[in-house]
Amino acid sequence: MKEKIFGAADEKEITRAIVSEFARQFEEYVESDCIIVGAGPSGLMAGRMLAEQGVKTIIIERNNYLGGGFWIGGYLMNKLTIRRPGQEVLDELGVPYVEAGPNLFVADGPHACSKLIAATCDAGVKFANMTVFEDVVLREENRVAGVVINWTPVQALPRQITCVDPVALQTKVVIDATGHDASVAKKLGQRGLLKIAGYGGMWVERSEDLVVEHTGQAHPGLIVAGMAVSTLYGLPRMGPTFGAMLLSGKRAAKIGLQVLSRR
Ligand code: 48H
Repeated sequence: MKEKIFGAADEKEITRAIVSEFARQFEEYVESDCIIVGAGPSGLMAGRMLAEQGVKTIIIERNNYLGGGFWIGGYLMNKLTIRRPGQEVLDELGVPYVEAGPNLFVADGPHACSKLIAATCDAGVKFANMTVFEDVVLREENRVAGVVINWTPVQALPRQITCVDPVALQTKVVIDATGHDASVAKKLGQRGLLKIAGYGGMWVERSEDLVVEHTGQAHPGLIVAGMAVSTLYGLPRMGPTFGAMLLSGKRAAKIGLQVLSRR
């Protein structure tokens, strides 16, 4: 008889392996040090830096794919631009790029995005993809202490056929890296705990510095990173360039470590 290429493992074993490993990890991350909402460039960068420092971190992402807007550089063209000193992150990740000017660099979206995702996974970050952030867990003095989540398909279906309650994950610090939506900050806004200004018109040379400078704790237990910072504080948008997203993610991680060390 001809020798088989693959070892024996049938359907029931495959299903059991998926269910038990998913349940084991989900159970482990019901309690964590940091939950990041949004797997775009700022969220991935923050997660990578935190996990490298041994922080137990999970990223919640409503899409199946990770990377947010980092695959595409603007107008459906898959070239990413980065202004100095953002290219230092590309160097760290081993992403090739070309120089478009003394302070401007261009990389391939798929190459940069896949390397950032891989580096984040390698650092030890776990992901709950196809999972949508719905609400915050609040504790004394309205400190953010976790997130309320549901499956993306459940939320996408009409209410009358999906009356499915969400579940909650507890954590020590939440990072809102949901891009233009600023979904977590907006939830606090709905309760009168934050004022959401909405992002302003484009002005790249002002915007990128401001986004990095304003990255920080916006409310006890909540750090805001990336484009969500512009939405929260009414800063100008920067258009299709990503240096500020990467550096804002780094700063969010640094502030996250400070918040965690005080708890
Ligand atoms: C779960 C959610 C939810 C939710 C959103 O948009 P992103 O790439 O975010 P940033 O801030 O890391 O990068 C912004 C950049 O891509 C960009 O758009 C720029 C620079 N624009 C400038 C301009 O002028 O327009 O990623 C955010 C991620 C996405 O993957 C969303 O799917 C996810 O967050 N997300 N995940 N639950 N409620 N809301």
